[in-house]
Amino acid sequence: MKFTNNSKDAEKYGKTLIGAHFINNKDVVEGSTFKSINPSDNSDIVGQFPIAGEKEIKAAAEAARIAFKKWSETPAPVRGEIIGKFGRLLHEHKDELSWLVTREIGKTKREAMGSVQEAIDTAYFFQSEGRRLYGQQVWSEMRNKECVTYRRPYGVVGIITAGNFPIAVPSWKIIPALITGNTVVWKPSEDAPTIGYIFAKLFEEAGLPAGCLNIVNGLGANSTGEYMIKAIDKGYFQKFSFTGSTVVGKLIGEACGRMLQVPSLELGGKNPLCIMDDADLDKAVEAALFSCYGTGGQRCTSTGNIILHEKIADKFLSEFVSAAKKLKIGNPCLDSSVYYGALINEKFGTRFMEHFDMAKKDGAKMIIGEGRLKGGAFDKGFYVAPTLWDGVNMKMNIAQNEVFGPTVNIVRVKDFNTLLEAANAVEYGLSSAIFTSNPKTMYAFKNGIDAGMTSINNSTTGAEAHLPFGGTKNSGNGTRESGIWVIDAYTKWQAVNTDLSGHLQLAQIDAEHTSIDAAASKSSAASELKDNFKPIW
Ligand code: UN1
Repeated sequence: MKFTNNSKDAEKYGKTLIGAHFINNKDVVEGSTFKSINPSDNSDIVGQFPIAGEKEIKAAAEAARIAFKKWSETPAPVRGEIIGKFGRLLHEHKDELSWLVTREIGKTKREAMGSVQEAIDTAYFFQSEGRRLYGQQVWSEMRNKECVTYRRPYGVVGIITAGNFPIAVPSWKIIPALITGNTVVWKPSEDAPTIGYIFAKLFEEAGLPAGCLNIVNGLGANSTGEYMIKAIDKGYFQKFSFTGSTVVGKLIGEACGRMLQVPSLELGGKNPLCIMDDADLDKAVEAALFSCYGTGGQRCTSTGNIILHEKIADKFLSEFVSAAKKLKIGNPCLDSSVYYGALINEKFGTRFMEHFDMAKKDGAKMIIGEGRLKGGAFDKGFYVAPTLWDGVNMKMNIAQNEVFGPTVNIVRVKDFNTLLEAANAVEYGLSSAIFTSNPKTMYAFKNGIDAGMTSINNSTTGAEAHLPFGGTKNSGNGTRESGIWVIDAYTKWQAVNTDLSGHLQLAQIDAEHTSIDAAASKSSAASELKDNFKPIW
């Protein structure tokens, strides 16, 4: 790998990586470049990368297409061994990788460590899955005939990921795609190309053959991201997987629909955190703080609306606001005790600032929210204060629109039914949570909420590597990531029948050999039962 000296002011963070596209296990550098900047301190240049055009995408898809033949024929346990080795490399270098996550996208140390651990867990889970990937043996309707199902890989998978989970979410897609025998063309987020590049280099070191995982770098609109979507219509990919906005997800869904493909789409959320009057309030306050302000609210699973039972609303609010005011915001590279750092990029910053106008137009009442933080180290990035709006109802724009920053709305309700109604009154359905001590309320909530994930007495955030992750409504298209469920997203079923009878036995022909022995049908037990056991009670 190639490094250069950083700017003078930023030497303390480390060097700048001079990156490349990674096609067929070779670095490819061509054309104009972009820089990956540390969001917490804009003087730090983490990496410099080329921008891929249609030519590089074509070359990457071609490399993946050629590699597919050998890779898909490689026994799944052998593919699993490479994935296991990759997991061990992540584990050995967890500290450096976590540091890179903090430096490149501004996560706090404990969150960065957690997100690298998620990738490690995913690698270990799918190493073992290589020894399963079960098909089924199914009975035939006919004698001396065997029926078996096989999972088959699709071919080349196109992947676009977001910057907020630059190692965990790519691992959710790339690892299951590879274990099932597919090959990959991945466009990492322009906010995290350095992590993407190192991810691919570690896979190479783990023994992944050339062409199995290719990276094309660049920006989104009018750039590499857009060309990746155009490449769907050109037939470069047999499957597509995307994490990002609902708007872009729909464009990908349309393109895949034209090709009769089902993409994996993991999109936005406006997740409700509901608190009943019988909840453990201390725990609810702590969970709500992290759900709303952890990661600076830049998780698709972050809480958008806190729905409060009116009986405890004032008490909850006063405790929540006093805790929120104490949160430390700062540069996570220099202080590992900060609660969150700068927003990942300017775009999120602009959208965050715009939501103040939206909330004011809606008539919401701001309880806390200083907007952009200024002065000293704050001037080196886009730092914003935690924000809270009271007096919100579900018809307001701020109750409906995802902001992707540290802001949350308070919606007061009078009972469980109105709470559930408010929780369901959004176009999204990713995650959800309720705090209550009543098992009947827990039961009613998990049955009544329309969301892909539901926490009871826990945060709306926080996935596990072996549980299905994904949403309903505008949060996705029903596909799931993680655990055994994601395997369905990267494989298609093949049904195989083998006739060993020695003569032709056609299925769906009403022939004698499909029926049971005539002797069995001579029994009159059913009519004797009816005649002799007439109930008289
Ligand atoms: C995302 O924010 O795009 O469970 C997905 C969580 C995270 C979500 C990742 N792993 O909160």
